[in-house]
Amino acid sequence: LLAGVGSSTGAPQTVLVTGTDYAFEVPAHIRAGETLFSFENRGTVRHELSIVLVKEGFDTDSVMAGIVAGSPRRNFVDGQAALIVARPGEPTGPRIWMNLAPGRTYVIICTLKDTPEAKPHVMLGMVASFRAE
Ligand SMILES: [Cu+2]
Repeated sequence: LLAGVGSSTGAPQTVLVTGTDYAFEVPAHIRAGETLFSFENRGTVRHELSIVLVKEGFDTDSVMAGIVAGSPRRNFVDGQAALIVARPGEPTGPRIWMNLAPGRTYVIICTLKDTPEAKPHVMLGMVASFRAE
């Protein structure tokens, strides 16, 4: 079923990310390998957990600053984002499965807005990163 994943056996590790108005809590370091992310919204508005893999050779702080500034994400991320949207107080729902690559950095963001004219949450502080080791 998961041919090529490597020598890992057993269940993937699980990591809970929490979101508030307007920040994320995520471990700074997560073990590389199969991982199931879940997202709990402890805020009062709808939030999303969007996980992107930072391209190799890019500085994490610069990438996060670029994302906050609205630069196209494709400039510094590999592939597509994996995404969960959660309403406040909702039980933890769908999970994201990822095979985290050792030594790589991932950035998590929320791009939702409270109103069409409002700034996206990423500009209000909903951006964080972790490194897979
Ligand atoms: Cu949000």
